[in-house]
Amino acid sequence: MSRLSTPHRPGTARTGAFEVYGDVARPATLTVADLRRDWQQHRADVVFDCATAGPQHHTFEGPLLREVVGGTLPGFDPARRKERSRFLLAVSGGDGHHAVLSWAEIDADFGDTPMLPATRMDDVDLDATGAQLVVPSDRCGARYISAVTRIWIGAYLPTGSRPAGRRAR
Ligand SMILES: Nc1nc2c(c(=O)[nH]1)N[C@H]1C(S)=C(S)[C@@H](COP(=O)(O)O)O[C@H]1N2
Ligand SMILES: [Mo]
Repeated sequence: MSRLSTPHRPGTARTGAFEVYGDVARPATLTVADLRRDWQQHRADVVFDCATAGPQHHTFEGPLLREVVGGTLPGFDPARRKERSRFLLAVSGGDGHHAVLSWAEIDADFGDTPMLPATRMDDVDLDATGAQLVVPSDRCGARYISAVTRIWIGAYLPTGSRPAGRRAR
């Protein structure tokens, strides 16, 4: 996870890289090559449906999203499940398409979905285009965001409320 200790320099994103930022102690800018080198790669054979193009079948490879974003140290106490359950991730493509995930979807203690920021699709490396979000449990393709440029992480905090959860798990 060497890249995660690289100082964060906003506005210097490299080709095919995405930023992980927000309520995290160690923001990071990660290229597809970083994602391939620094984490174990998983394969996902998926079918998703597109409202306009119909069903599509692809094979993706990449690291687990939970391992990649976990390395940026989101602003919760990792030992407290209740705190983790308040966090969200917003994944953006360079074209402005974006989707929100809940931390609990990818957390092994909750939904445990093996989402990937894919480094390879159908045996073609994604270094030049950028990573693609893979959501194996989704029936619809809308969250399979291609050319990911940013992942924001933060907690939902209702207006006027104070952070809670320091008492009970
Ligand atoms: N960056 C980006 N990723 C995207 C989209 C998009 O508009 N922009 N469309 C989504 C939708 S609706 C589908 S069905 C899948 C597959 O779309 P494709 O066949 O055009 O790649 O990509 C998803 N990823
Ligand atoms: Mo779609």
